Amino acid sequence: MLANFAICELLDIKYPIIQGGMAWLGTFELVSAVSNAGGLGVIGSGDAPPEWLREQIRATRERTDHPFGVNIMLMSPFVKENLQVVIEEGVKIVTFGGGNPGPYIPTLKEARTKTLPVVSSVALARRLERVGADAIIAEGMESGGHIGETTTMALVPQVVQSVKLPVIAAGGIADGHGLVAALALGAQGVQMGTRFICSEECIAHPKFKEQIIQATDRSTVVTGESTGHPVRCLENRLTREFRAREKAGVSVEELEAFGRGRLKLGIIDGNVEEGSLMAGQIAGLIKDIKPVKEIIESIMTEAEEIIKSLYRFKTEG
Ligand code: TUI
Repeated sequence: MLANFAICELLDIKYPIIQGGMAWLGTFELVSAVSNAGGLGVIGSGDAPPEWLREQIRATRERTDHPFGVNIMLMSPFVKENLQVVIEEGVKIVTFGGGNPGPYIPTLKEARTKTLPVVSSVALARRLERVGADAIIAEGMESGGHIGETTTMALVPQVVQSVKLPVIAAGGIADGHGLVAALALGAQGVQMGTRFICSEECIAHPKFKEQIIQATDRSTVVTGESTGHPVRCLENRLTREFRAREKAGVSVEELEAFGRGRLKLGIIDGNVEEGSLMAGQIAGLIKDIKPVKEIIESIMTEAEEIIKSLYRFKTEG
């Protein structure tokens, strides 16, 4: 049995697997399932208002006694209000994405809430270690949604080398091979999003789940590079039209207006051509929809077998 992960001790969880705090999909159904299965479920507050977040926290608590977290998306108009809810409700773990959470970390520390920022660069990881983050999630550009520019393979060891904090690898991980690779790069655990979308508990529209299952290694594209907010999605009519507009030199304001409201349309309403289907490059590896517990346990079993099999490279003496 794999054991002794620093991140499991820090977060009081059984397995070193964190669920990405996905907007619209990190709801109590998925979050409580991940936490009950021994990982860390994370409510994805996205750009949802504080009342929604409070309801989700309470609904999660009704379904699990295990630790869970809240993701604060830093481009949301409700960052301050949502952090207030986190503190009022006594949530013990917060992950951050989409920006620099430095200014918010001291207040959370005072409230004894652990902070795990998602970073796509060494510079930000270093800065957040200095202001008191508890662990760093290093997310490569293989990920779905808003991304940086460095791959997981290159980013994770550089972050590991640059900070003393435990590092969690994210981006391009969906099975035991990915977990073992992350550990080999010096990470203490993994964060996964796309794999958990294809779980029975995730409320994503069945058509979106099916698109992930049908995906190949080349099914995702990055749009929005010209707006300064690159986003990885499954390619569809929306991404093609978005790219055509970018190529034609349409203004950032117009592009943002064109993209507004598209995420829910795609992943909840199931409009798989006109909606935004944020998913990572590992989508091509995912071939089934399973209960969360099976996803997590099969990753741990597979990782253990891989680690054992790697001993065949060991020489005598
Ligand atoms: O944030 C993510 N993934 C996301 S955010 C998102 S946006 C969204 N849109 C509509 C509704 C709801 C949500 C979709 N996916 N991942 C973490 C992440 N953070 N990746 C990259 C970064 C990042 C990028 C730039 C972090 C910091 C940063 O710069 C900060 C600085 O000032 O240095």
